[in-house]
Formats: sequence, C-alpha cells, structure tokens
Amino acid sequence: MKPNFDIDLFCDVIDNYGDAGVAWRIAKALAFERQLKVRLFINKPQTLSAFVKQLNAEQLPQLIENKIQVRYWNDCLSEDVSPVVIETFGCRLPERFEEKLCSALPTPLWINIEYLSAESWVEGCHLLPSPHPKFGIPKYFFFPGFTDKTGGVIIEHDLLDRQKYYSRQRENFLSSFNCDPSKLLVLIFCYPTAPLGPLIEALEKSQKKIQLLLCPGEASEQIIELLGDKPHQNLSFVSIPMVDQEKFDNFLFFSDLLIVRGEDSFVRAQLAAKPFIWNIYPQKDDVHIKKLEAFLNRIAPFLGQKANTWVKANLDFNNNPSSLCESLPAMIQSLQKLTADMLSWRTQLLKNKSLIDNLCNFINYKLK
Ligand code: TRH
Repeated sequence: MKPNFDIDLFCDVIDNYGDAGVAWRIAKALAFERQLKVRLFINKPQTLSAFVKQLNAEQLPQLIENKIQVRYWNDCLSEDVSPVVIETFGCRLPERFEEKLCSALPTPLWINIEYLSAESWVEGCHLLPSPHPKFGIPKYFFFPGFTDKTGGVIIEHDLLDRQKYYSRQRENFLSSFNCDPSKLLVLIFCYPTAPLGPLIEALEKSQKKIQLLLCPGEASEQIIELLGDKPHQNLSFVSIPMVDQEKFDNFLFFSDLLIVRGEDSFVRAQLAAKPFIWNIYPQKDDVHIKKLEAFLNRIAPFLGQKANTWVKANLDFNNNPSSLCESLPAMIQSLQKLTADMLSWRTQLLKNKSLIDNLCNFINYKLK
C-alpha cells in the first residue's frame, strides 16, 4: 500500500526558536521545491506557531499550505512509518517508534540532521552510518556545513529572485513597521546574556545615526531599559513584532548591520549578505568560542583586508566585551567594504549545493 507521506520529520524543541525554525525551513523546501509530502512531528507546536501564523498549536493535525502536515510528537506512535525518517539535531525518537521503524519492510531510510558547525571534523563524519544498538538498522548522520564535503546550508532555489523582488519594496516594508530607512538600521536578535551595555555604548560611539530594530525577547527589553537610563544622541529604536520567516528574512536583507544568534538567523544573515555579529549560543567550557573561531577562520580567506575589524568585533562580542567599544565602531566605519565582503562570501556559499539538494540526492541514492 502506497504510504501517505514521503518523509517523517521530527523536531524536539529544546529552547528558543531555532530547533523549530530549522525544521520548518527543511519541511518547506522538501515540500515546495521537491513536491514531497512531509509530516512534521513536533513536541512544542506553540513554538512553531510563533512564526507560522496559520498554525493553531491547539488543533493538530493541521495541513499547512496543503503540503506539510504538522502533528503532535506522540502521534507518531499511532502512525505507520514513512519511507524516509529524519531526526533534527539528534532529537532521538520515541522508543516504540524506533521499534516500528526498525521492523518496517522495506526498511525506511533513517537520517539525523546535526547542528551546523564550521569545524573541519564535520567533513569526516558527514553521511556516516551508525547502526542501531539493538536492531542494527543504520542511522545516517547528515552534517550541515560550509564546504562541498558537508551537507551545506539551506539555500532556497529562489533566494536571489526573492531578494531582488522584495528590494523594490524596502521603503514600504520598513515604514509599515515604523522603521526609518534613512538611518543606519541595526537589527538586534540576540541572547539576554549578550553584552548589551557594551553593545549600546559601542553603537553610540560610532557617531552614526542608528535606528535599532529590536526583535521580540528579553534582550530587547533590557536594551530598551538601557536606552532609557541616559540620553543617546545617535540611537533610536523600534520594536518589531514576531513575524513569519519570510518577513524575518526581509528584515535581515533590508538592515545594514545584523546582530544574530543561534543557527538559523546566523545562516540567514549570510544569505542576506549583510555584515553581522554572531551571538553564538553559549556552551560550557567555551566550546562555543571554538565553534566561533572555526567559522571566522573558514570565512576569513573570502573577505578583504578590512575584515579584521569584523573578526575582532565578533570575538569581542562573544568573548571580550570590554573591547567592543573599540572594535565595533571600527567595524561600522568599514561597513560598506564589509558588505562587499559578505557578498563574496555568499557567492561562495551559493557554489555549494543547498542542504536540501544534498539531502535529496542522498535519499534518492539510498532508495533507488
Ligand atoms: O532562537 P534561536 O536562539 O535558536 C537556537 C538555535 O536553534 C540553536 O541551534 C540552538 O542550539 C538553540 O536555539 C537552543 O536562534 P535561531 O537559530 O536564529 O532561530 C530563530 C528562528 O526564529 C529562525 O528560524 C528565525 C525565526 N524567527 C522568525 O521567523 N521570525 C521572527 O520574528 C524571529 C525573531 C525569528
């Protein structure tokens, strides 16, 4: 009997939005670029509904845009297994579903899409199988990355066309959110643990007329308090609401400097080809600093000589905030050159196949 769906995609939201954000971009690309029937099992659908406005987290199952069925995590226990099962970020499936998967015939293709890393060890692990300890069925580890020996990053086929189309609407889009396109727009989407005080002082010191576009969250609330503490001649702000991923991508593309975080907004800033500071998700024993340095070393050869201000500002933001008041203004002085650098980095990324193309090539190869 033909299965109702092609792919079962699993997302276990730990915290923040990125687990759901990445899973949703994967689901959309598989459904709309590849015409695959995708079923997304998620433990916290309310996180997804924050930026998938048509989703009612209280009333699942729901078919979104006639292509993606969103289910509660445990619904998988009462469903047959689709021919392809994809875990995101090593989320581990319910044991009873694993048993169904391992006993299904023909054996489904089982893939785990890992967290994105620029570290070189990723290339040696990409697409390696790991046999299930009890049933022996292989689970393939798919590693996103920044080289053609990895799974790449999610780049929609129509990315550049969409940016070109929307660029004509920049003024209207920004003013509809009370943003001032005549100012230097700095979008801020970072963690509350970020060095917000040094960030505000460094932006003020840059002597540019800046408008802060504050994405929803605790960090923005703290920034508004900091701005209220004393007058800032050069800074104004506007709070922007939680919007869908397409509008979020437009905010990134229409801003001049981006403070982004986690994994997905970090990638989307690169695809917007705008200078950015990456507030990497903090981890113990400074593991996140090693990841940051790996990325900075990866991108450096593609950037011009002014990029050292950008590298320094990224390191200071995450690891040495007292120096941010020097490095960030210096970086802002070279913003135009850095924007050209980010365009050449994006050109490099576009040379690698998109994660979805690499994923589907692997699926077709294994299922042929
Ligand atoms: O929310 P994040 O901090 O998520 C992070 C990452 O997933 C990281 O890998 C994980 O380890 C950590 O959580 C626990 O940042 P990120 O990855 O940028 O995800 C945010 C998502 O929210 C992204 O898909 C963009 C989306 N978004 C919107 O669609 N609209 C919005 O208005 C905003 C602010 C975000």
